Amino acid sequence: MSKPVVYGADYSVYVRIVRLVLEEKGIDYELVPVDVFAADGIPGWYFDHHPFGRIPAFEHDGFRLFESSAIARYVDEAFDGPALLPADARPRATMNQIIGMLDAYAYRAMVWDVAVERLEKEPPDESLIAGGLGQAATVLRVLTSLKAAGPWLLGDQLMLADLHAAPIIGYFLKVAEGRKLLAEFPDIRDWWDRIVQRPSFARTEKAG
Ligand SMILES: N[C@@H](CCC(=O)N[C@@H](CS)C(=O)NCC(=O)O)C(=O)O
Repeated sequence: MSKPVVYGADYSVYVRIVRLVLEEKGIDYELVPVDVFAADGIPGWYFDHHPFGRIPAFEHDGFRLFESSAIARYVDEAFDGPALLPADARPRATMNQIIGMLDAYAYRAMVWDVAVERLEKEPPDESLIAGGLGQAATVLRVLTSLKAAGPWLLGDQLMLADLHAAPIIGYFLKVAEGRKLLAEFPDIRDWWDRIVQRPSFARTEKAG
């Protein structure tokens, strides 16, 4: 079988989720650069991989996928390596709920409304940041209440939920407001201190 291919950029939160899954499974893969924010636009050929022009897209032996959660589950099920989906129905459902919550409520608020707005806009829209921080507080409170006992979100084993949450929270922590808010949620802060120590996390760090 050929090496799986990930299309995307190392700055992307969602590309990093997929790369973390591949790294944790111990799978060699190729990262084909696609910059969706390039000044000259998204290359035309890429829409054959992702009709909505988002990153990542994925290909394995001619099998193409987009949507990070679908890619992550495929990688977990199609390859050897540690299982990243809980076997039992309830922890699996909780995990799916966490991932759904991150996609629906955390990504836009934590990454765009707070971090990107603070880091890249001049002047930043303070009301957008304040609203994003409010939503981020809800996300962190709910994550705290859903987190199982043990080092990882679902308990003793690292799962897809951990790998989905880490890049989003990591982006949020680029700004002081994010770091200050996380300090109010010690269980999630301790989880964060653990996950940054994974070799997969260092290997998927944005270059430069
Ligand atoms: N639902 C998609 C989201 C992917 C996504 O939004 N990726 C961002 C980069 S982190 C992107 O491509 N943004 C380009 C844009 O918004 O135009 C997934 O799960 O893969």
